[in-house]
Amino acid sequence: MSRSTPPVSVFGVPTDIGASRRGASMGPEALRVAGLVEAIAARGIDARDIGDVQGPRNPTSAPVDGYRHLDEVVAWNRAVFDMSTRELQAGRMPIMLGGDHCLGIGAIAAVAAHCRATGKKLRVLWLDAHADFNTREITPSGNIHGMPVACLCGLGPDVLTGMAGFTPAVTPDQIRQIGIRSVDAGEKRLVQQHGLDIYDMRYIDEVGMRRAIEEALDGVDADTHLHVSFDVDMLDPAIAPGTGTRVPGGVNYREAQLIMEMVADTGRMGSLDLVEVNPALDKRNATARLAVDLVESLFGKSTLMRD
Ligand code: Z70
Ligand code: MN
Ligand code: MN
Ligand code: MN
Repeated sequence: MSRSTPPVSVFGVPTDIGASRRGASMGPEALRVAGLVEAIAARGIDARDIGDVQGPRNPTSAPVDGYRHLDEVVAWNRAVFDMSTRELQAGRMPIMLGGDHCLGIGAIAAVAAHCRATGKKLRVLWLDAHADFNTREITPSGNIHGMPVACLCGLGPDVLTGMAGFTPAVTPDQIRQIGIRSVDAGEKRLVQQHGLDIYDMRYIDEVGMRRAIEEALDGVDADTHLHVSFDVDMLDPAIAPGTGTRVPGGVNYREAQLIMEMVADTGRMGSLDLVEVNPALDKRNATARLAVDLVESLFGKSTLMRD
């Protein structure tokens, strides 16, 4: 890395409150069992497991006014916001272990507020099969894990869009989405309207992962805080079966490693989400173990010495 990595605080968020399929609540423990914290520490980084945040149980109820479990989603995201804010203010890098991807709202709202307070530029790398840009009017499911990017961009209920203390927390020009291959009909129009920068699988196939990531990271400099929000369903289900919404044609092992290596090379990652690991659907914790393998690259592990 081109600068030394700050100390890291890993925390778990054991909930699947934003999904309709249960099991992502077991993600934090699966990632710990796969050796996540030890793997980061083995890179010579001060890595601490600060435990889990708490929140309400999953009532598995039907959507109300287009949102499933809105009150509970807000409660969990407030807890994430508070924990992320505390660690950022202490000069540490928060690593949020989900949990489902609705938790990206609290995590990224905290980072956006931190960037505003410290005068840093924010860049969000959203690694996902999905654009997560639904709203209550267009959602096919009511699941809020399909809405976090929209909420961060100011589209959604005030209790979520206002979490950073200002709205929108993030503007579309700060976001780059990688690996996208499942966008709902109404969502397609909305991402187009808002000018989201989406490197979908077709683009990656056409130009290659190297160029896609070079473009996605263009402009990241010493004044940039890079947030990586990694939904493991970006990966091809053949290598990452343990996730709730498997979409064929995903990012392969070598492409995923390259993403992580290129992010590490910037030396600017300031926060990370690892979400949607679902051990109930996994094969012998393969998805959590792969995530740990990729996180090692994200923290600078490489085959050969590099300068
Ligand atoms: C669909 C929806 C989804 C996972 C996001 C899927 C949402 N677009 N699923 N992440 N794992 O219901 O909004
Ligand atoms: Mn800072
Ligand atoms: Mn997602
Ligand atoms: Mn997804």
